[in-house]
Amino acid sequence: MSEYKLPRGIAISGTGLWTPPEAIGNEELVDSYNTWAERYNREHAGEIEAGELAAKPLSSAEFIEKASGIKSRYVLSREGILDPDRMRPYIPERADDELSVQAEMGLKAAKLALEKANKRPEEIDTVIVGASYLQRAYPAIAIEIQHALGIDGFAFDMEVACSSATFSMQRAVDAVAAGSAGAVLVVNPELASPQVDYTDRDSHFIFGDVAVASVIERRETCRADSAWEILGTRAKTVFSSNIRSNFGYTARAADVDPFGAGKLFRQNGRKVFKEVCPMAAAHIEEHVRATGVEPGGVRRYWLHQANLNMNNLIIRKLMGDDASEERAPVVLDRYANTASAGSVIAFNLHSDDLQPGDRGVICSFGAGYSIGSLVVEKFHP
Ligand code: CO8
Repeated sequence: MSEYKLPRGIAISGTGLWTPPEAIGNEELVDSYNTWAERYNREHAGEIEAGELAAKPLSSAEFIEKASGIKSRYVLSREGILDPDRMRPYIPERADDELSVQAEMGLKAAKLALEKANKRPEEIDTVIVGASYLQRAYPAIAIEIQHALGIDGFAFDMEVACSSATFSMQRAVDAVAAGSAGAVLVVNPELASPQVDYTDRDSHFIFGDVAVASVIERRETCRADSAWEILGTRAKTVFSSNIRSNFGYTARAADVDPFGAGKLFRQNGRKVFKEVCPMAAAHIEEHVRATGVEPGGVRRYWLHQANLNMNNLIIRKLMGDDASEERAPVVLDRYANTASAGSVIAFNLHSDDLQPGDRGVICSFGAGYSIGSLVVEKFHP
């Protein structure tokens, strides 16, 4: 990999976190799934007995917490998800002249990020939306947010699944480094629940909805109380089919059901766990060393929030000991896996206590496979 030396003097001056008001705990999610599964098994008893259909296995809240660390998740709309007659959220369509759902979520996080960065929308040149799913192809959600904030400049959407947030922050850093923008607003509205198959026992518990945003600008223009200089960015992708979402617009031309078998999120979780942990640990270690410190010299790791055991393993590989909450804060217990937003949520909620000169790493890993990291150091502008 060619080494890219980032010019000094680019900073994250603020982040924003918007959390949906509704949440679903493991017990109630499992109750609704098990009601659905038992009914399915009753209705298909004959075919199941004849070996023509597999019985739906039951889920367990105890398994979910032990295997993943997830206790609860925030969702945009819980009612439909918990209804055994529906098993998916209900998010009504909006008219073209109304703000779209994803833009609305993103806008809430964006306003909080601008406030924290002490920046006015007219000081922003570029808006980048990065998310695992986009609710439409065009006009870009980013352009809708740009319009809602009255920003004069350009905006675009991008998708890199679990690394959409870190990769979009890196594109912002590149734009500031190249001089094509002075200040960039990065928005990551992760609306994951519509792509979850709530009738799939192995994945019904994994995801939650959230929106995060960040402002990236030159160090000398920062007016926030505190900010984070970006010492380096690093991105890596390696093709894998172990996490897939095959839902797409060509389904219509292929004469297949766009929501049919295998079209929603699915993964081989065990393989992902085994393959991604060593990749992520090696990536972080190399990146941290390239910025001139050893992994032990980093005060905080804001890691991707997919699985607690995964994060513990990565920290053990990096540091030789178990992850303490102080070293690698956990938010997935409350938020579950929020696709690309997890590491930014952890950064937003667990960075105020660090001191100027303290270093940290924001790192995502997952589908693609993709890994994205930013090494940052706190300062007072
Ligand atoms: N209840 C009870 N038992 C269960 C359940 C359940 N809900 N689910 C599985 N089991 C059973 C299995 O069937 C299996 O039974 P058996 O041994 O009889 O075959 C047993 O429990 C063990 O199953 P697993 O081997 O699958 O269990 P694991 O310990 O591996 O845990 C996890 C499963 C939690 C999925 C774990 O493998 C994991 O977290 N892996 C990493 C996954 C990961 O990081 N994925 C990345 C996700 S993708 C992403 O972050 C962004 C994608 C884009 C966003 C998408 C938005 C929708």
